[in-house]
Amino acid sequence: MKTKDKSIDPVTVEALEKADAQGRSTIWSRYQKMIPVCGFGELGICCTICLMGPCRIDPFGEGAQVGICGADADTIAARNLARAVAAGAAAHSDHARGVVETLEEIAKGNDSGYRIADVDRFEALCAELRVEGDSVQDKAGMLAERLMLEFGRYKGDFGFIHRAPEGQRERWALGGAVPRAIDREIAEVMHRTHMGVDADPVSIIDQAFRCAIGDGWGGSMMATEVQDILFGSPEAIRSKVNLGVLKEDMVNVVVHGHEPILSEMLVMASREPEILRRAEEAGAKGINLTGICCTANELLMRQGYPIAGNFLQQELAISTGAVDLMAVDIQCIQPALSEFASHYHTRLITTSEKAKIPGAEHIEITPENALVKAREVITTAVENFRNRVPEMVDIPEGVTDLVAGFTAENTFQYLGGRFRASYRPLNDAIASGRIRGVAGVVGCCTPKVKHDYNHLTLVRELIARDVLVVQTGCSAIACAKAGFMRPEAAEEYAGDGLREVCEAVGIPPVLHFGSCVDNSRILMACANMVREGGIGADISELPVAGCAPEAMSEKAASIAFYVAASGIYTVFHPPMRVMGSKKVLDYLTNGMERKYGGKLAFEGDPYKIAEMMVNHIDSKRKAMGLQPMMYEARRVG
Ligand code: BF8
Ligand code: SF4
Repeated sequence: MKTKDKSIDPVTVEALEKADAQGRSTIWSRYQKMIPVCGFGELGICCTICLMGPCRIDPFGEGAQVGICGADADTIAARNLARAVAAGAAAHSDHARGVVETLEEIAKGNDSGYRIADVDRFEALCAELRVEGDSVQDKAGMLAERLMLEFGRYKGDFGFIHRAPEGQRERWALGGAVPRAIDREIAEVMHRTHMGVDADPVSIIDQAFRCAIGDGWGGSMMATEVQDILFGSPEAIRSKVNLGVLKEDMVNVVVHGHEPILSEMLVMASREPEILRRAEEAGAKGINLTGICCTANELLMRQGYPIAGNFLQQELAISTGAVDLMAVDIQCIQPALSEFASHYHTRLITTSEKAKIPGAEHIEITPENALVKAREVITTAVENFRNRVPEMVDIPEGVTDLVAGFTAENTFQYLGGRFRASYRPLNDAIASGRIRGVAGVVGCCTPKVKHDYNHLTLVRELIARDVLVVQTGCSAIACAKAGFMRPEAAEEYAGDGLREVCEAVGIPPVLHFGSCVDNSRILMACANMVREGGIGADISELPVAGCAPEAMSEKAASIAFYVAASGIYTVFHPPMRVMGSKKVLDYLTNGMERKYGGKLAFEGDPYKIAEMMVNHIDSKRKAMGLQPMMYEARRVG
């Protein structure tokens, strides 16, 4: 395959061509070596759950139709998928636990460097969860304890579930899908899918839904809430994106992973006069902090720091020869980084007790020692600037402007203006046919799909048809690189109705809603739209849809599960590994709708996906008797 067919982002293509020419192993070259991928695995009908196996089902009906224990294709595919969902839910929720532990640190009164940045948000959450106390410190401790309960509570109502619209809660209650506690549902997926426990594919998948709801309306929502409390609620903020944000004359520190607990401390350390003096001494013009993946989104939306790239660009950042240090914490960090970095002067530092990589250095950051260790990390980067090899430095030029920092709370202040800060203007714009509906386009990138291509094509098609798009994760980074997150994009790409709304308030037609745990912000936006009224009495009645068109991680599976189980039609690609089981496939793409109000679809062609999402949105508009669209859709291209 030609390099230009691997990514639609010219900056990525340029960097990749250079890396290929130097004979580097990259995610694309390793993917090529893996082709053809194992067909049994791809179809979801390979089982390694017990030691009698591995077993595989013959998809052509000639060989074995059951494993050694008698499990058939349906049981095997359901179990494999449920475990993937549980792993994704565990990742998001364990991240939340770390954030709550940081809140606890404030309560202890230690000089950890952390503080409560958004007191209003803190007070509001305390009031919502009926946490009382004499001082902020007191309350922080009680709030942390209250939130920790959600991981293992054994009685009482679960977490933030009261935030979901009543109709959806009733569906969940009727179907036994209300999570009891975050950890419990994850453990129960593992238990049920152990050899010889649950063999009914629908029963297994339903437990995976319960587990995923515990992620979306539990772990992820908690991570978002507490991160906003600790580091500040985002506000619209301008910044830049793509590899060109790396600076030849500055110390480049790239943070990669997911937890702002690390990156926010690196921000603090990188601003300290003593460290800046040392950078100058080393011959640098300052310290340039940038990010990859979701930790980049966190830094961007709260601090305006630039983003170097998304998941597939992590090695390419190092290939510029200008990264003096890459600090990683958890999730989406390719183990290949250590081999890749060994060809450059880049120091690769792991910082989480949970994520160590052979060949990388480890500087462990905990809530207690964070600022001290962050200084050590930044100082290491500064010292390493002296080891730069000038002839190896080659930073591609491209950078794109963007506006980020939208949330379920602030977006509609922008839409309504300061004096009408409610969802009414959005709901009115939808009801009157200016805006067709809202689509969440989220998730990863993967070498199985031309990098960023599905994200860009789909989003361009949607906004041309007056669908307001909200984004998170690597998908948000993809569209930011393409310029969709500049306010001018409304004029360039949006349909007339959406353009009018965007231009009136000065927002882009594609809104950056944050990191992957911030998909909980999209759930809250939907809940608020229902509460405002007039366009659907339940999330499943709203003209909204979701899509992860270049999914890679188990977290994406958990997200798709809780989004669909919250009543939203959700398209996913590459398909979940259920194609070897008619029953599981049928339940996900059809049967589940009766129980949850939403369902999944698997499709890889972004034009078809756009069609499917728009048809869905239109069917909901029709069912609600909303006005016909004011303008014809804009022609793309
Ligand atoms: O949590 S979108 S590749 S970085 S998993 Fe990973 Fe996927 Fe990117 Fe953020 Ni989300
Ligand atoms: Fe084979 Fe059953 Fe064991 Fe899976 S659980 S490996 S199908 S014997």
